[in-house]
Amino acid sequence: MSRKKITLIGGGQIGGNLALLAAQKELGDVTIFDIPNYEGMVKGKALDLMQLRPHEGYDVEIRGTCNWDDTKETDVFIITAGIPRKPGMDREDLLEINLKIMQDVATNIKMQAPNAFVIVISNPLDAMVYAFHKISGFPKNQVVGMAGALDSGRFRAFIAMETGYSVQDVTCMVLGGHGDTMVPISRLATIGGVPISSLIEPKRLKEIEDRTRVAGGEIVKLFGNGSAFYAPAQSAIEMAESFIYNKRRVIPCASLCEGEFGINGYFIGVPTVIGSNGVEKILEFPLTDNEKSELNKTLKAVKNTVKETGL
Ligand code: A3D
Repeated sequence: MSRKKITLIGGGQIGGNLALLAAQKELGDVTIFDIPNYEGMVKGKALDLMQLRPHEGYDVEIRGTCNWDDTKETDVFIITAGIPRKPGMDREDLLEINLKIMQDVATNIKMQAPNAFVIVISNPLDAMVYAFHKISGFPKNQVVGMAGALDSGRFRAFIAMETGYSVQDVTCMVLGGHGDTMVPISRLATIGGVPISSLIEPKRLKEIEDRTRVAGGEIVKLFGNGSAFYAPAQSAIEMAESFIYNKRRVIPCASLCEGEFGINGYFIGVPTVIGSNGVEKILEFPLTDNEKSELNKTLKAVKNTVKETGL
């Protein structure tokens, strides 16, 4: 059986970690693509990862390139091309620069591998995945944004840190846009099946929800230059893995809604089944009135950013 081809567009902080994780999990051969100014960096990262092979024992090939022709026959693209936030910036402040980059990236991906599954990570996420979809004209099942996986993971991490119970047993989801208006659905959060409401006081739970909403910014402030990369990379790898191995995992992702949750024509975080056909289904469920109004708020924020793309 031939190996899958995974191409990472952007070989920076997240891109480098994506390459490491994809190789360690032997998801397929990995190509790290960046602009010509960073040819040496991506070639160097690829060579370093090839030299990690004897220690880790993975047999996949890792290459660095700045030539779009090397991305032909890619099965899965993960896009991190663009600039990250600096302290004091909103994700929306990245729009102008990252939109130009997405124009270039989407046009080239369409030429090189029109059947590939594409996971977008670049911010502002909900607008960037929308832009990729519009520019490439790819069918909706081939395009998805990574955000809910990370935001839900952060919520899980904070709940585990609060209670001291295993993070493995914490389940919860965060829906909506990848910004401060995201919607942690605490009502459905459990630890080993026990509702979170029986384990954490409402006031404390509210503080954890609020921390989740600004968790990316907390890291941006600590770093002083750039944004989170370990957890974002792993979150996207889980999505790629579900596609490659047809696992049909249910992961909150920015998927194109066409009526689901009353949303039409926008990519926003909803529970999504990812299998070998890409985005196979969005799983709808009844929301409370409060959750509905929160989702409307986050949708409004997403619509505003999408409007600014002019697409
Ligand atoms: P960084 O380390 O700067 O890497 C970005 C890379 O993109 C750089 O190496 C650039 O040279 C490269 N690049 C720029 N233009 C192009 C182009 N036209 N083609 C190919 N590559 C290009 O950033 P990072 O890896 O820390 O973050 C990447 C993006 O992910 C940023 O926009 C972040 O805001 C975003 N991000 C999203 C999340 C989500 O949860 C959605 C989390 C963390 C970061």
